[in-house]
Amino acid sequence: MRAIKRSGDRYSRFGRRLRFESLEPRQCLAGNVTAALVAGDLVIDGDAEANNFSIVQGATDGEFILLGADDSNGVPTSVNGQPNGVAILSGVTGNVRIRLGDGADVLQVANFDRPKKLTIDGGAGDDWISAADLAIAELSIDLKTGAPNVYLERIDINGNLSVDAAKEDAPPFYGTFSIAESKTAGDASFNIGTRAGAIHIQDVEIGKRLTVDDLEKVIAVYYGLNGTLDISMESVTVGEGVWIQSSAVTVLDASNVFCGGQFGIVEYGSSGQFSIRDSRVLGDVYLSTVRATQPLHIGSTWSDCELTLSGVIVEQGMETHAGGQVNVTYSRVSGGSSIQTYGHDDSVLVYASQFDDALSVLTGTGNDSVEFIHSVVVGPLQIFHDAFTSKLTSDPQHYQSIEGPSDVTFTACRLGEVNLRGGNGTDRVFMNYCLVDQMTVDSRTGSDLIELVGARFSRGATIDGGDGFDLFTGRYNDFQGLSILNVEAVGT
Ligand SMILES: [Ca+2]
Ligand SMILES: [Ca+2]
Repeated sequence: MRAIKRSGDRYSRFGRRLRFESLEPRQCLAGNVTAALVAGDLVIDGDAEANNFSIVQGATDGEFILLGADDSNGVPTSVNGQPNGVAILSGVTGNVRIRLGDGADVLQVANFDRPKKLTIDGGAGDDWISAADLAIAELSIDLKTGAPNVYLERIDINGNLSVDAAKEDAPPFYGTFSIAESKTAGDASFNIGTRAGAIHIQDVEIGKRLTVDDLEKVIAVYYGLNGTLDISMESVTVGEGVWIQSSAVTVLDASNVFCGGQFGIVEYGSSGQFSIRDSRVLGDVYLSTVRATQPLHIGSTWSDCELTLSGVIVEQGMETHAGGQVNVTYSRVSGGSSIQTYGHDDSVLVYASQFDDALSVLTGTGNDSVEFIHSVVVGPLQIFHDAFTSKLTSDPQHYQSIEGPSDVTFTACRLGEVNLRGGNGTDRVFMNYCLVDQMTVDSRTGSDLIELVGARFSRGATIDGGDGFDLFTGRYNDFQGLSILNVEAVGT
């Protein structure tokens, strides 16, 4: 536990302490804080002024020490009527409830070790709340208008953490919410109706769910404004899943996250930069009605998850690395993109979507399936089932031998230049009623099947069956030049 020092300039590093020595001190400015014992609870009430005080647990059980401090103008805050007074309260058996009231209050809470609740109601104003070294049952912080900043460090919560600033009709306009080196056994939820805010979560373990809930409803209804929210998550473990629902999100940067359940981002048309890196998600990754104005980057090391992009607009390309299943539906992607799957038997589905630029789909080893339905790929499209180059380099014999059989299916698609490359197994290509500029199929080793029905190629097709007993069948096609190599049987 960090020692709590009551020094006059403890907030100076945050730039809050601006002294104006020439000002006549006015006692009323920093107001008065009252502390009382109510049915075993410690109840602390600020007033409408900018109160500045701290509270720590005392040496004996049920004892708390309240310290009034100077505000940013050097005016003391009274405690129970005493300027910069000290109140020692003992016999507290219940919860600690702090109400700061209006005004830009400064509160420091530290060094609690008790299985009870702590609630902080900041009221309106640009409150600055810090809490450190707490081991408690529950922490809830409510805020109103202003630019509140909340910093939590080394907090161990046996239940839930909630920061709620969107309950009231008038939500805060700016705010930073930061939590570091902390742990909750229950949920952590941030419901912050902010117009320009940030949530930073670092080295935190959340036992159940992490939720960032809709800010924009409140802002849009009352102000007609779009908010901005930056969310960073670094070294975060979430037991049961992450759910972010806010159209204010402009940046989501998650790295080194372990998520035991679903990771979902649902928005209502705002835009931003989304990145989930070096993470592992055991549940599904789900993005819906998200507009990514910066490159979308999801994944790298996880497997076992289903990645779904539904109604997503990507303006500068995307790169996904996810095992299992990837679904892109009702989405539009501009900018060169790649979809890589790391699982053993993966499937990639692109349905009613458009890729305006180059797309490469790499499914690696295993028995994979790639399917495009009612979709458009304008730029060159590559679909490779071979094992990843990096793995081939490190262990060529092993990885070349486990490239499995794979299927590629196109139904009613408009495609530019298509380049398909099979793995070592029995690969199959099915193309039904598609318009294609040009196609090259290199099905490599294994006995492969290529079946084309009702396809029109404006610049021809080349089909190379590679080794094995390969079969090509085609009906109702218009090739404008077809070259078939290493195919043992041709049917209709
Ligand atoms: Ca106040
Ligand atoms: Ca306040």
